Amino acid sequence: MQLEPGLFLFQSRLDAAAQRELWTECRALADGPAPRYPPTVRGGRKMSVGMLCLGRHWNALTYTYEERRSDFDGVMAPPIPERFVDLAAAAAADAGFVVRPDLCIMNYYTAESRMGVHQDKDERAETIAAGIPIVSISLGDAARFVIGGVTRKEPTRPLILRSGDVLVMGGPARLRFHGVTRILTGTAPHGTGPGRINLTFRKW
Ligand SMILES: O=C(O)CCC(=O)C(=O)O
Repeated sequence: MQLEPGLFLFQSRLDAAAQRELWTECRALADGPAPRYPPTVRGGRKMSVGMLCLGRHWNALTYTYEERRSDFDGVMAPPIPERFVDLAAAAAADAGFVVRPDLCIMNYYTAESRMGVHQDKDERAETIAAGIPIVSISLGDAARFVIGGVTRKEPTRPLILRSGDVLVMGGPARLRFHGVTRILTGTAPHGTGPGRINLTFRKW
């Protein structure tokens, strides 16, 4: 359902079996030849999430996308499984957007992980100007997600994102500030967790 212009939340879009299957696939990728790792951002701070980029790598030092993980181990970003792209494209379509994402950032959250409030603005200028959406799939433990306006000074509102929920931020919502303030431990459905995996699908 549309919460605000361009901002859609599809609760429980993935059923329990689909959540378990996706969780297992994500874990296999995160423990694979290009493992997840805690990125170090500009200024030297280590992020509290474990990250794995698929399709294209987000360099945490330059805030740009590249083929190889040059800020970490130089390994090529693994491709995004087509099935993952299909899930994201279908959710975007139900929100009225036509997009086939070409990259995905997978973040693994433990009980202590957080994501500071930020804008997703490192994609190509044309993509952002066209309002091509970010599609976010949540798995495992629920999270307290906050979303604000398109400027940092606007207030944020909390949304609880649960396993199987899909959030779409496009059009006028594409550049809204957002972050994760808390992980609700012990809420992961059977066969997912512990912890939370979030997949954000983007068009470069
Ligand atoms: O984990 C989430 O729900 C949000 C992730 C996020 O903000 C990002 O990957 O840019």
